Amino acid sequence: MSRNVSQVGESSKTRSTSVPKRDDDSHRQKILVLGWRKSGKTSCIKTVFQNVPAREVPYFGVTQKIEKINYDSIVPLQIWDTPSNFELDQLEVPISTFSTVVYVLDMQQDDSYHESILRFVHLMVKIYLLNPSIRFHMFIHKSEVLSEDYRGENYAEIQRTTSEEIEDFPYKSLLNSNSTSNQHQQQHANNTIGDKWDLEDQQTVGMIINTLISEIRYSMTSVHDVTLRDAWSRVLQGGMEMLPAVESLLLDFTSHSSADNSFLFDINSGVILATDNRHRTDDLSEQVTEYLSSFLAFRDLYKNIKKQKPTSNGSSDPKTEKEHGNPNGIGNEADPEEESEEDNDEPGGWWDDEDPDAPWMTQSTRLMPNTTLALWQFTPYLALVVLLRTETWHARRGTIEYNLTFLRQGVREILSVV
Ligand SMILES: Nc1nc2c(ncn2[C@@H]2O[C@H](COP(=O)(O)OP(=O)(O)OP(=O)(O)O)[C@@H](O)[C@H]2O)c(=O)[nH]1
Ligand SMILES: [Mg+2]
Repeated sequence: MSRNVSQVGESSKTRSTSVPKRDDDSHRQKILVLGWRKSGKTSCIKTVFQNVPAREVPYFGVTQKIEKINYDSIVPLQIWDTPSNFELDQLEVPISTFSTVVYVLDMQQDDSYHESILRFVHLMVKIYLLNPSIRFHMFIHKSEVLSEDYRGENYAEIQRTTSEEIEDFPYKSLLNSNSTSNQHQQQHANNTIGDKWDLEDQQTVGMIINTLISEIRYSMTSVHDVTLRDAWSRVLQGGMEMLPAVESLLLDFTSHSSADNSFLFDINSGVILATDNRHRTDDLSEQVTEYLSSFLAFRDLYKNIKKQKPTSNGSSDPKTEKEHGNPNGIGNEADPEEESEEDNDEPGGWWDDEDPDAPWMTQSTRLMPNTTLALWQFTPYLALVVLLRTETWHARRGTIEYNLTFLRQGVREILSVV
């Protein structure tokens, strides 16, 4: 499986099809990953965005300094992995340049998680006061270790304690400097907070408390199952301004195609970026995510297959294959509409780098007698997975693929203005 991720500073060759070409990282949404030592920060990032197998996580060394991981997706990301002794003054850029904080908390360590919660609340309050538009997610991690009952209990207790600590936080103390590794920056941050917020005012503090408590998104996660991808899905969706537009396109497509559900995936990470949000349950998302990762496991088998050249009459071999009915052609079906779309001369499209002859993946699987899952690749990054009744698939495949061209076009248009 190709790793469409590059460490900062690595050769740009690792990505042959990148989104906007810029020299700096200013177009990337920055996500700051924080947490107690050995809570699983690096594991949460690498297993999803660098496709490192979960069995390798015990061998990750201690993170000694901030590491930035670039990831190109619907929204280009830069994920900052931090050492456990991280302090805000170690950032070389203002906290206002970050869109999201992910705090990883090891749920199996009952003895240290109270300290970890305190640390989270301390960092969170400060970060919020410096950048009120930032989003906070807590990954309550390593959940597979605990029994189901104990897991639920811990999960609830961590949330309750976090809310209590936010309420009890000594907000006024932020107006006075306290000693850190960089006294000057600390003082500067405190001054800025003091300028922006009247922390002596009960009402202001009450508003801050309510906002913080209601804004944390909690997810139970483990590198050993799909919960981690689900949690990242919530993080990525939180940063997608175009989400409502993509969701409504998916909803239109799903209802016009008489399908049950549609999911737009980021292929390389296996993270769901958008769904039609009809009759969707977490179980369903998990099953579809599992399906995608199992299916993509076969991708390596096909990576060396040569591209098929167009024939003299202008049609491509894959199309011929399609006409002869090869619904399960994995990685060998090119879509003619895709090619004509690529030919348009719209200037500076983000897909300029895409190869118009790229053999987009397509696949369908009859999961149960009555249920079929179909997958189409949209771009190097995106795949659509549709869940529908098998009889609908057989009766309406033509219409569905016709509708798909509009969906594809719509999604591309939305993305091109981002
Ligand atoms: N059981 C279990 N163990 C995990 C999981 N994720 C990570 N670990 C283990 O937790 C330990 C720490 O993982 P890391 O990802 O290195 O944690 P970190 O927070 O980056 O650690 P530092 O960089 O040293 O602060 C490793 O031994 C992993 O095997 C998980 O989902 N379940
Ligand atoms: Mg680490």
